[in-house]
Amino acid sequence: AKRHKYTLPDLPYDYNAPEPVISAAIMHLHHAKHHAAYVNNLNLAMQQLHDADLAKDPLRISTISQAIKFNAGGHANHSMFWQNLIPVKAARGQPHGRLLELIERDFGSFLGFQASFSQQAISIQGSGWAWLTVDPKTSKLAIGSTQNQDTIPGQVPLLGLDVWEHAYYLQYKNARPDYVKAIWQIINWDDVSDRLATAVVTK
Ligand code: MN3
Repeated sequence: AKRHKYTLPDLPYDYNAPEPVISAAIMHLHHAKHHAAYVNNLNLAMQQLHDADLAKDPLRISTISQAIKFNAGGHANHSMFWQNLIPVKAARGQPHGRLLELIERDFGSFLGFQASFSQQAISIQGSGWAWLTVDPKTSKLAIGSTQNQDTIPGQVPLLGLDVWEHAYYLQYKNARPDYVKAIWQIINWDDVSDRLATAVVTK
């Protein structure tokens, strides 16, 4: 049987569209090199898993599974991240509708949510992601974080912020708080709302 191949998705905007919040140089490197590497390494690991399975080699399967977890997470997280962002000129500053209602219910206010999310993103040690998630059963929103390219089990991610140094270092150097502060200018709240609507079916 022919093996399925994962492919690098096109960005929904030009590399320079998020400027000046994120430079075109970072966007290009991040998408065409980093994200592409997760995709290539996922394809490689899936082939190795297939081979190890045919060889009935559980030790190799266990080792390869760690590479699959990392690279599949990287592919999933970045595919979402590009959609979560929007060109500066198209950006609206705030969420609206059902999403805003739930943010106000669960965090008190949009400003309160922003502060908590930012603090979460700034305080991640080493490489990882900050998340706004929804529990699809209860519609409860939550802020969380993961290390490396881990995903959050049981929760549906609505908004993810990459705080690996490759996401900001060329432009912001070690000042992660400045990157986190600036990113709010280019959040695609329509995309976040769409993910909420898909995750939580209103009864
Ligand atoms: Mn990244």
